[in-house]
Order: sequence, then C-alpha cells, then structure tokens
Amino acid sequence: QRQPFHAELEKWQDHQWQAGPIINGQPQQDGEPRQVSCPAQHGQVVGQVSDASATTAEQAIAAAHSGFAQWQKTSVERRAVALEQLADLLEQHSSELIALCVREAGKTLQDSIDEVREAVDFCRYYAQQGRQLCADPQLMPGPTGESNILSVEGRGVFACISPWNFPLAIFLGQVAAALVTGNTVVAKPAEQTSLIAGRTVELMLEAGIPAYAIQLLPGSGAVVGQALSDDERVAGVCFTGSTETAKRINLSLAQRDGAIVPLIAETGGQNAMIVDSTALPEQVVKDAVHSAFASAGQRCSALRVLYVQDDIADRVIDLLQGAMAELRVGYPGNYASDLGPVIDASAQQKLLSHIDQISQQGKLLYQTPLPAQIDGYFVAPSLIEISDISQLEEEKFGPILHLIRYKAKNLAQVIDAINNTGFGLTLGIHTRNEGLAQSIARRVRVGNVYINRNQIGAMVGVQPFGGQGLSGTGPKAGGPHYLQRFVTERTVTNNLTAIGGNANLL
Ligand code: UN1
Repeated sequence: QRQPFHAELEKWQDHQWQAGPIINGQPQQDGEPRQVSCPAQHGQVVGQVSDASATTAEQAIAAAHSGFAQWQKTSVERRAVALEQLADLLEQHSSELIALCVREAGKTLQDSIDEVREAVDFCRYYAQQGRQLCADPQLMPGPTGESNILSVEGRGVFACISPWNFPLAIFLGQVAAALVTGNTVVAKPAEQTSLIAGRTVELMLEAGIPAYAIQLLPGSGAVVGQALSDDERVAGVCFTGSTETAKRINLSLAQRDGAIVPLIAETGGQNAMIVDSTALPEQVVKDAVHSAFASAGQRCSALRVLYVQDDIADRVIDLLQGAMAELRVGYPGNYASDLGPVIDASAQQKLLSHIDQISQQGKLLYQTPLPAQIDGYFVAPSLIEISDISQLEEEKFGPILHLIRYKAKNLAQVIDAINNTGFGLTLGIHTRNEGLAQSIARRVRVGNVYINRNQIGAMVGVQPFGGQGLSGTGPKAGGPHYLQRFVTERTVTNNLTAIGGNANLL
C-alpha cells in the first residue's frame, strides 16, 4: 500500500543525522557523541547526538541574554514574518521531517505527517496572534492632561523544555510563541528526540531567525534542565512533560532570589470517557480505540479510563475486542501500521509491569497480538477491566485502556472519582442525552471536553489545548490567550501639562 510520496521518504531511509548544542548559530561539540537508534528496530542507527555540559548551557544562556536587546527592538512584524518563512521551509522539507519523526520517535507515518502539519500551523497561528498582541502601544482613555500608554514586550530569555511525543510540533510551538512575543530562547528538547530538534533549529536559522535569538541545548534534565531553572537570567520557563518534572522546575524557580518567574506547564492526565446507555456503541468503540491507542497511547490527551454504564458494557466490550483485533501494530514507516512502538526500553518496561500488576487486581479482557518477529519497543494494545480509577496511581503513558462499569445512579460518584485524581486534561462523553452531556461537561474539572467524538488531536486555533490541576497551569496552547504569559506589560502615565505640551491633542 504505497503512497505517492513514499519514494521521497525512502531517500531518508539510511540517512544519518547529527545534532548537538547550537550557540549563536555555531554547532558545538561537547564530549563523546551518543548514538541514537530507532525505537522500532533495534540497532537501526538514526544518527549521533552530542549532549550539552553545564558549561555549554551557561554559554547558551549568556548568548540568549545578550541577544535579547536586539530581538526586542526587532518589530513584531519582522518576528512574525520570520516564523511564516520558517513554516514555508518546513513544508519544503516535509519528507525529511516526516522520515525523521518515523525513525527517531517511532511515530507512524500518519502521526508524522500530522506532526509536520501541526508545527506549521503553530508557526502561522502564533505569527498572527503575535501581531495582535504586540501591536503598537495602546493609548488608554484617561483624564485630560495625561497620556496613558500600555505596551507589551518580551520578558527576556525563555527556556523552552519540550517532550519527545510531539518532537517537532510542541518543540516548535513553544519556541515560536516565545520568539514572536520578543523573547530570546534557549530550547532543551527531550533527550529521545534531539535530532529532530537539531534539524529544526538549522531550518530556523535558514529561515532568517537571527542566530542570537535561538540557542539549542540537547541534554539531560539533570544537567541542562537544572541549569535553565536555576539561572537568574532565564526570565520564564515553558514546559511540556510529566507532572513530576513540572513540580521540580517550579521548586527551583521558587528558590530564585532575583525574580518571581512564570512557569507555563502542560503536563499529564488521567483522562476518562463517560459512556451512558443511550450512546451508540459502534461510535463509542471507534472513538475510544482511536483515543486510547493512536500514537501508541503516548499523548497526554489519550483516553486511559473508559466508564461504561453497566446496561451496555458487555456489548461495548465485545465490539472493543473486535476493533482491537483489527489494529495493526508494526513498523511505523509502513503506511498500514496503526501503531508503532513506545519510545524506549524504560517506557516499555514500565508499561509491561503495569499490565502485569493491574491485570492481577482487575481482569485483562483483551490484548492485540503483536506480529511475530517484531524487533523494537512494542507494547501490545491492552484492555483491562478495573473497579476504581484510584487503582491507577499515575499516568500510564502507553497503549493501555482501562474499563470501569458504572450504574446510572452512581454517576455523581464517577464524576467525583475523576475529579479526585487531581488531573484535569481531557474528558470524553458519549450520550444522546444532550442535557446530560452538558451537565457532565460542567461538573468534571478538565481543560478539554469532547462530546460524541474522539478526544485527541486538538487542532491549533480550533481546540485550544491544556488542562488544570495536576495537568498544567494554562494558558492553552493553540488558543487566543496563550501568548499573554510570554510577555510583560508596561503602562506609562505622563502628565503632559508639566512640560507645557498641548494636552488637548490627546
Ligand atoms: C501531548 O500529548 O502532550 O490533543 C499534547 C492532542 C494534541 C496535544 C497532545 N494536540 O492530542
């Protein structure tokens, strides 16, 4: 089942990429490079990465710090145009970027295509939003004889710390938001996907984003992440990843002497779907399977707990097993694969031991068989019945769907149990009772509610995305308020009569 663009992708099948720190546009070599291999094929080498040391991190922060004055003086129009040029360049290089997403991150072809699309959307959307937010200073209404002018400006150096599950889209979404609002950026990509980040920064430089505005630091959280959180010159942090890491960053920021520093965090979820007995079982199953197993469940928005009203539970389970039997797990570069591998050995281990342990407490209802001779970090899509959401202590980031039966009279307890997890990211509702859907949507504290459809794949500018509680700080990515936390505001009030100006002109 070859697609027309497949030959294009094949050109990149054996390509080796290199990445390392980039400071003021110059690639740096820090210590021995490490080898990156494809999560779907043991031993298939994708490239080499040189991780940043604490000394290099310091140099990158210094470079971003001294570049700030220049970038702040650059008009928002020029900053926005640079992002739009980058969007065009990403489109021109889409087959390389898609191949890199498949090979380094193990994302399926479809997910990799969507990934490039979303990165392009973020650049264009934030360019447009940035023009509005950072437009000319606003003259505020006020008493005669005074002028009151409100302006917004970048905060300074922004640290952008991004995850491996959206190695291009979220990496670039954060960076684009920080840049268009006038901040210079030090970007720390996830260690698992440094090659994609490195290639993206090369394209940013080619697109005309000045070298002083974007510094890249591949490396670990312990070295690079810590250096960014501790350094007084970093004026803001934008983070997507685990709740636990967000808390650690918050703690480091709180201990700074020099300033109170904003943290924009988008973290995990314990996402549920509530299905009542009026729902259409076929539609429920289609949406639940996609929400739970697309991207091998490695989305913070993914469905983890399917609550089904007991009257239709057996029917839904039956259909779910049928649908899961149809899922094709395989090499992510094959168009026919619905699911690829999970990201690495440690993720695979954690997921397999969770399946073991929770199946003993509950009941393993179905597992999609893995093809024979599959060679990589694959986890079989699993459906497990449990009795209570509190049995899941933390987010399980993989292709595991838990199912809980509930009785209609206990709906309020279901809602309380979901709220009591403390997470609040996505919620799915399936019912043909519109009043009930609206009532549930109001009572479960989450950032994104999806009614009678799947609950992943929020679109930039359409479904602003982000949660509350343990799931993040807001504002929502891809929404009209996102850029506001990247800027600081200044109001200048001027008594015009003091210097004899003609106050009436205002
Ligand atoms: C994430 O998994 O970190 O709604 C974010 C979605 C994506 C966002 C997921 N747009 O699935």
